Parts: sequence; structure tokens; C-alpha cells
Amino acid sequence: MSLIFCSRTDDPEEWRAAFAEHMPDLEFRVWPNVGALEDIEIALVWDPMDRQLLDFPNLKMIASLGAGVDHLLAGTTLPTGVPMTRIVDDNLTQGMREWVLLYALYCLRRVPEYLAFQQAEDWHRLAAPFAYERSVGIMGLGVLGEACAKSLQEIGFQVSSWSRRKKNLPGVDNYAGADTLDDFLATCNILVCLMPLTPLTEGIIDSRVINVLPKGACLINGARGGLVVEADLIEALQSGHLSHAVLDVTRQEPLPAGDPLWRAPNITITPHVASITDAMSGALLVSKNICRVRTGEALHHLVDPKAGY
Ligand code: NDP
Ligand code: OXD
Repeated sequence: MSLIFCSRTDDPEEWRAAFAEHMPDLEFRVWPNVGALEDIEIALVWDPMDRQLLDFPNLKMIASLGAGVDHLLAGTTLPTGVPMTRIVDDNLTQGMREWVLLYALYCLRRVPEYLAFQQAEDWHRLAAPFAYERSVGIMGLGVLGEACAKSLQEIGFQVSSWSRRKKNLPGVDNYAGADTLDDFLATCNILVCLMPLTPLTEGIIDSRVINVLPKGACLINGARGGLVVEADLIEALQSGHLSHAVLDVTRQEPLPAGDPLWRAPNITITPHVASITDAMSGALLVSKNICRVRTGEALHHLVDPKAGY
């Protein structure tokens, strides 16, 4: 059985070594050195594949190298009947919990203002609330959202969430469905986005939604840049309606020099590093699914291409 690996952002040699450990009989090929097309049964991909996946007559599984699949679905013609899986991995979840907790506390404890005071050599104290006096709202209570909700609760925040279907997570006030969005937003001092980019969520964070948030709220986006209308975000930061925004993701990545986001007031940008798929644990997860392909069992972590996640 052969696997084709296609990513410009992930190191193929790291993944080759990880598969050599977890599944030594798997032949690991790296795009564009595809070899005989009929050998390929697994595609492990991050880059959109246009129509190339149609060339593999024996393809049995398309595995995304990440948790999100929006870019793959948008740029790839999928062969009929071939399932797509995504990464659901404890290390990926841990990375996101750390990033979200870090920036929720960074906003709560007014770190951006202290950094500015330091630049001005200004020893200056600010009042800051306790976590239990602030509410964090998580948009998208999936694998990552749920783990982050628990960590935020542990440190004391009041936590609410918004998802498509109703959830029952102890202590988390869950809102579900479009009709409840405004009620949810009105509770959020800090809004954390952890929902996939789909046709329904594209541009969901626009000026209307931002204006329903309480004045002085913070936005933390660890999901996808396409969720946010960036011009509306900049306007809300300039007007002070939002006191801070933390973005790990932007519509265009890498964010080009000169993009107005770089110079927006009260913004913190990290370069899509909130959580990165770890090759060793990711390859173990994909190997387990390859075993399922071999035995004909149902695959884990399937994507629903119609829903877009
Ligand atoms: P999941 O699929 O487990 O969870 C997605 C959540 O979003 C679900 O709760 C889902 O609702 C909700 N959702 C989807 N569509 C809608 C909608 N239209 N309205 C309301 N809620 C909606 O995804 P993960 O938690 O694993 O990952 C979330 C995203 O994080 C990924 O799609 C990816 O884009 C991003 N990501 C970013 C990383 C980074 O480094 N910056 C790293 C990893 C992931 P329901 O539960 O009802 O289905
Ligand atoms: C992912 C990502 O989706 O890294 O896993 O963004």
C-alpha cells in the first residue's frame, strides 16, 4: 500500500520518519514524485489538490493534515465515494488549549497595555478583574472548543458557547443555532472563535455581530481568517468598541507586509501557530485509520463535505 503526501508547509521527512515507526510496511511518496498512480491508496494532504486526486484509481482515504478542511474542500475536486478524514489529536487539542488560555489571560490582565507602558518606560498600575468576573464565549463547541471551555472554566472564567446543535457541557451556557447568536454574543466579554470556515460561517464576524458584543470586548480568533470581515474588525478596534483582538489566522496567509491588520490599534497577531499537527502523533492517528481501511471498518474523524467540516 502507498501513501502520497502533499504539503508545502509540513516537513515530509518528519512524516516519513513517523510512518516508518508506526507503519513500516507503508510506502511513503512525496508529491510530485507520485510513481505508479494505481499504487496510491491513501492521500495525506494539506495543499488543495485541484483535480489531481481523480488520477488515483485505487484511492481509499483522503486524510487532511489538519483539523480544518476548508481549504482542501474549496480547492479540490473529490473523487466520488472516497472518505475524507481530519486530525483529532490530543497534542493538537493541547496546543489550542494553551494558546486560548494564554490569550484570554493576556486580555484579562491587560498585558497589551503593560507592554505599551514598558515601551514608554512608564511604571503604571491598572485595575484588572478576576477571571470569575468575566465571561468568555466560545463560537464552535467541537473538539477544540470543548477542551478550551474546560480550561477556561478551571481558571475561573464564566463560559458560554455557540454551536450548530445543542450541547450539554456542565457549567457551560450553550446556545445553539442562528436564532440564539445575538443572545450569546451579548454575554461575551471575550469572544473566542473555534469554528470551521464553511459557507455558513464565512464572514460571520462582521460589524453587525461585533456591535452586539459588549463595548470593550476582546476577540480571539484561533480558527480561520475567513470568519472575520477584516475591515469591520479594524473599524471596531479604531472606534474602541473592541478593546483588543488576537488573531492567529488571517484571510491571506502569510499576512503580507503592508496589510492594514498589521498596523491596526490594539491587535496581536501570531502566524497560524496556535496549534500545529505533530507528525509523530498525527501519523499514529492516520495509521490507525489506514488499518481500518485495510479491514473495511468505519473510519474515525470523518469529514462531512456537505457541512464543510
Ligand atoms: P469540530 O468540527 O470538532 O468543531 C466545530 C464546532 O463548530 C462544532 O461545535 C460545530 O457545531 C460548530 N459549527 C460549525 N458550523 C457552525 C455553524 N454554522 N453555526 C454554529 N456552529 C457551527 O472542529 P475542531 O474543534 O476540531 O476545530 C475547529 C477549527 O479550528 C478547525 O475547523 C480549524 O479551522 C481550526 N484550527 C485552527 C488551528 C490553528 O492552529 N489556528 C489548529 C487546529 C484547528 P456542532 O457541534 O453542532 O457540529
Ligand atoms: C488545522 C490548522 O486545521 O492547523 O489543523 O489550522
